[in-house]
Amino acid sequence: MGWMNPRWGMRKGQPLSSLHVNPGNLPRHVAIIMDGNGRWAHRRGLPRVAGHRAGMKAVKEVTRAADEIGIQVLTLYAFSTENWKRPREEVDYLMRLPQEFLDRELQELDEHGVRVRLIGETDGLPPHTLRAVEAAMGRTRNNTGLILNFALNYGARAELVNAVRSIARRVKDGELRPEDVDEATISAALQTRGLPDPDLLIRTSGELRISNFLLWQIAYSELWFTDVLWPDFTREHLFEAVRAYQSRQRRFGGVDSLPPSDVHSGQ
Ligand code: V07
Repeated sequence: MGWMNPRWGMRKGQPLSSLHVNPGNLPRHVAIIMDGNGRWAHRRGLPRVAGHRAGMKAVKEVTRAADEIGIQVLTLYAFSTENWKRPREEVDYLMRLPQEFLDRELQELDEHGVRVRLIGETDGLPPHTLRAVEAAMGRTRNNTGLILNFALNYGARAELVNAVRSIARRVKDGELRPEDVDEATISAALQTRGLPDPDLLIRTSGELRISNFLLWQIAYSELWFTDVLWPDFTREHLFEAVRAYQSRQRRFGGVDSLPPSDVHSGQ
């Protein structure tokens, strides 16, 4: 069990290494672009799929760590709408990972009260992939702990297109007046409806891009980029990012740093 790692010792049930994460100033929602799996494998002379497999271990460790420090929502970018362009064999392999992960981890996640959720175009997923994730969502629906939100076949622009279409339809049907469309209308039309926006977005592997991940939702997120490849990303790296978030909040936490959405100027 990662959080019982004796290297760090324990105090009041908490590993010493997470003590410097301030429990009062946590990001509620952390989103992660899990990049660098292929590069990790290449550096070891292994096939890309070996990197994806190693990446699953990091998913497990980071989920446990997020739960342990009390993060409310963890959104993980597992498969983008652009990833279909990869070789057929790699895509087939990736599409078996959700089931494999859940077969191994769902029991423990459920026991910890974790709720599994999904964002992305579910229609495009192979039936066996969708079945596994839907079963996990059903089983954990009434849990009240960490929300573990997987982005699968997700693209932010496609999500916004669907949101605009659903709003346009409500306007056309006379349910909604154009002048009543506001930020809350759009937030509620996205697949992340009901979730807080990410406070912290992490991207691994040194790329400094958003790559069509949550575009609307990250308007005011703190961004944390690291050169660490995703399979090498540990609980300590998560805590490092959270501590950086907390120190930024301390330095810029004055009234002036309140995002306009908190002021609701209406403009
Ligand atoms: C995938 C491992 C992590 C690194 C990124 C690419 C490879 C976990 C899941 C998953 C998805 C849904 C779910 C449960 C687990 C996953 C894909 C790829 C496609 F409900 N890891 N992981 N899905 N990788």
